[in-house]
Amino acid sequence: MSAILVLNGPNLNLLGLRQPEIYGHTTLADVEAMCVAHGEAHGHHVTCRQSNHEGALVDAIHAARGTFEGVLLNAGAYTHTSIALHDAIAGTQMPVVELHLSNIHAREPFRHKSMIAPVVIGMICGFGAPGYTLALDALFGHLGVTT
Ligand code: CA2
Repeated sequence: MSAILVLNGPNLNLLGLRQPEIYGHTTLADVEAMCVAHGEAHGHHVTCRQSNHEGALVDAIHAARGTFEGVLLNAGAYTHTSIALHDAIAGTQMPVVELHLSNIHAREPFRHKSMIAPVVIGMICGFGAPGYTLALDALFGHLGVTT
């Protein structure tokens, strides 16, 4: 059994409550329940956290080392701005899969650049909430813990 951290960043607590035309009708609680259930179905323990604060996300990545084998990260808007998250991932060398609900490359130019892309295993975007299970499967595969 592997322990996986699903970490969601700023404003993702609003999922399903605002802008459903972009982010869908699924709430963050729904996404988290889906991730826990998907982990259980594959024999893994998934823990979910969300923060609107950059430093708290950095702390969560630091704390993940030694507790979790891998991290699924939707860093929200910090994806596009945060050298601190880039450095946290590089510094801890945690295996991280980057996830976005929307296709960031089909949106405004400022969303096309990801500061964390160079230090993650890979990135999944554009598939809405089901992308979280795709990303978990990618992480299980990377960790060699597929069932
Ligand atoms: O597509 C994604 O998952 C994003 O990471 C979502 C971020 C956005 O800044 C990234 O460019 C792409 C925004 C999350 C905000 O989520 C909301 C959900 C409902 C209502 C308002 C915001």
